[in-house]
Amino acid sequence: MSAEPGAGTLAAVLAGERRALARAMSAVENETAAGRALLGELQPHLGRARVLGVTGPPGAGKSTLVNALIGAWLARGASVGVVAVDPSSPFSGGAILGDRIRMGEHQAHERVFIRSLASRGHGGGLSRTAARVVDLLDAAGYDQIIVETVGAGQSEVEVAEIADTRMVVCPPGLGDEVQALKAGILEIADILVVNKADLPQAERTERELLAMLSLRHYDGWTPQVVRTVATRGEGVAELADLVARHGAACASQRRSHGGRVRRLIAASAADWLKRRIENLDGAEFEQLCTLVQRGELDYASADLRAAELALRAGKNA
Ligand SMILES: Nc1nc2c(ncn2[C@@H]2O[C@H](COP(=O)(O)OP(=O)(O)O)[C@@H](O)[C@H]2O)c(=O)[nH]1
Ligand SMILES: [Mg+2]
Repeated sequence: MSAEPGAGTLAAVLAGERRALARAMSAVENETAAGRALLGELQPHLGRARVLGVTGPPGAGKSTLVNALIGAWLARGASVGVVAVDPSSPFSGGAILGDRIRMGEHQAHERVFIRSLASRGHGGGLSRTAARVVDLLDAAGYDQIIVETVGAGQSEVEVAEIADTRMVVCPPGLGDEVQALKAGILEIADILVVNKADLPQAERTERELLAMLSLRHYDGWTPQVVRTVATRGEGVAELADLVARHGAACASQRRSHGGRVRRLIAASAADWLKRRIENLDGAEFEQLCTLVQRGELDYASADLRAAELALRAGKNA
């Protein structure tokens, strides 16, 4: 059998055929021409799924929580697709057998599809590949899609572009680390989960997070803090309710697929522009830098002029 999706693949994916879906995911991951063509054909069929991003430091219990959430959603009759972008995730099969059995509890369920992304070789970036795999799961009819990424640097910001609801999982007793998290992860959280609430420092961590949130002003949705014990399923039904509530509260702003397309185009255009500007080496750009350094031009005006230079360079390239 050919590894490439061919004619009939679109129909098979839309019908939710698992083998066709898995082959299509490989084609998309490998950025083949057939994969690209298929993604184009799918676009009019997207937008039903709700996408939840789950991020946080390694060991916080993300995969255990994802496993528990799958159970909660299955119990409510939903189908669930999972994209795991954490290379150390038990979903990616690197874990010992016992762990795999526990974490992959729902792997074989007919309403569950779990895909792990290899951490190497994504020309357009891992988040872009993840977004495309999300599109495939959406097209195949999965109601709820979860993207798990390890919270390391850029990845949690990237997942924000894909997800309708962003969940950050914090283990108890982070202390100073909470300060570090604040800058990146907390900025993008719709829901903060203090997992491992069976450990003594959970209450304190919850208080610290609440204190941090109280320092900010939020329009619309105010981030919520929830305590869970993922290993025992405690707090998980409440968490699933909260995800639904967030989805309903934000339905008008981020209508699933429309919002996703908007965020992904904005992010990839911003990447493109940034690369262009960084690679500008003409006298005009040097002059711009000098003007800013001398205090003769403010950043806002310089931004606009740099963007114009980059666009012109882009046209000539
Ligand atoms: N005590 C306790 N341990 C947990 C809880 N949730 C997960 N763990 C454990 O924490 C470890 C890391 O979990 P995992 O889900 O792989 O974390 P991830 O790296 O964030 O995906 C595993 O040994 C889990 O069994 C919890 O609520 N309480
Ligand atoms: Mg994990």
